[in-house]
Amino acid sequence: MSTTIEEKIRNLEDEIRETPKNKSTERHIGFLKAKMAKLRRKQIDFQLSSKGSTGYGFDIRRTGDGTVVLLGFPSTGKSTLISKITSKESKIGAYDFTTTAAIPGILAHKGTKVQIIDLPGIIEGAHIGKGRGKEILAVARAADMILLLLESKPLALKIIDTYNIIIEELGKVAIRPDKKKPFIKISKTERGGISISTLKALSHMSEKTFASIMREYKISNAQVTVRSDPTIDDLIDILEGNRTYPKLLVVINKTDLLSRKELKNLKKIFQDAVYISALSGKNLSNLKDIIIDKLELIQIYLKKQGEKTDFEEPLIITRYSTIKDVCAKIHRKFEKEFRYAVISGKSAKHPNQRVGLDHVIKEGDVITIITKKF
Ligand SMILES: Nc1nc2c(ncn2[C@@H]2O[C@H](COP(=O)(O)OP(=O)(O)O)[C@@H](O)[C@H]2O)c(=O)[nH]1
Ligand SMILES: [Mg+2]
Repeated sequence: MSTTIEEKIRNLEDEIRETPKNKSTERHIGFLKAKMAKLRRKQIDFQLSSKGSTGYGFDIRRTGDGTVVLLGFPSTGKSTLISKITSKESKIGAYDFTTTAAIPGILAHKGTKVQIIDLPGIIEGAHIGKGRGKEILAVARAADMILLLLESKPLALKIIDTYNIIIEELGKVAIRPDKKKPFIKISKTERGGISISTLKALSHMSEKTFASIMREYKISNAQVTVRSDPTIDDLIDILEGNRTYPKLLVVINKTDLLSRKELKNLKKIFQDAVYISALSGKNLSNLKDIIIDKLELIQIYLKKQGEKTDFEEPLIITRYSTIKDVCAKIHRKFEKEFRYAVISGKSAKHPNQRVGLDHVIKEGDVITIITKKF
């Protein structure tokens, strides 16, 4: 009798839930979690493409200084919102969510141009393809920031439940909203086993467990540098790769339908959310400011090999971006043909430091990308 991936995942989830969490079981839990991550990878079956392209179906090119993807259940007001804050109109309610595509618009505000992508509503089970969920989630992987648009008065589900469902769907396709990428650097070696150097003691697992999880990924010799205090899930995320770490902005729409008291109560639950009415325009200019601020855009400068730095036209990109993100922003071929980058500025140890795709850039850096010769 064959069990489906679905069932295998469910069984593993049960087993993980039922296993007591302590020192003597943590290795086993690590094993189960790694197994589950591998199954999830199989289950998704769509390309976990990098930020540069969305892959799978709705092929939207990232443009502008940053990309914000609108996610929410059907009819929460996504299309209304994008038509109010961007220069391109997205038809409102005129189409069915099973037949629509992703529609980009540009929000020009405070000297920056942010791409905002409108999508059909997401529903539970999206990660296994319900309601074109795979296409939607594939686009969400291209986001620097996910704008989660919730409706203040949902009929069937409580607002907190819709929030949880969407966050879970994102998690299942390897999107980690509002999380910083854990700093775990793995350099494979020829021999010598796994040696781990940490800034402070690991509190979520022993070094033994750490190493045993690495071996689940067929890495038995490596130098590992850890600068955070990763959980087992964090480590698996790094080993799996392909995770995206977009920012998350929760926006609650249709506040015009609420009484003062209802609004006050809602604000206690979602304290950091932005409360708007897309229809009446209430609080939209504040929302625009928040979108720009939260994206944390920085400027860097590109220098072509053998030429002068282009200080006239800085490249605008989100904070904590890597050289890989910079490549994706310039042109697809740069990542493919990448050899190394030469970098000067705040993120460099010394001027003209050679770095790889994982290097995290900082405001004002001057960067030269060296590609393979054609
Ligand atoms: N009362 C009220 N209705 C809104 C608001 N925003 C959108 N709507 C309505 O909600 C319905 C769905 O809007 P739409 O933008 O198509 O939602 P989408 O499916 O998320 O794109 C439409 O009838 C809109 O007019 C709002 O702020 N207040
Ligand atoms: Mg819509």
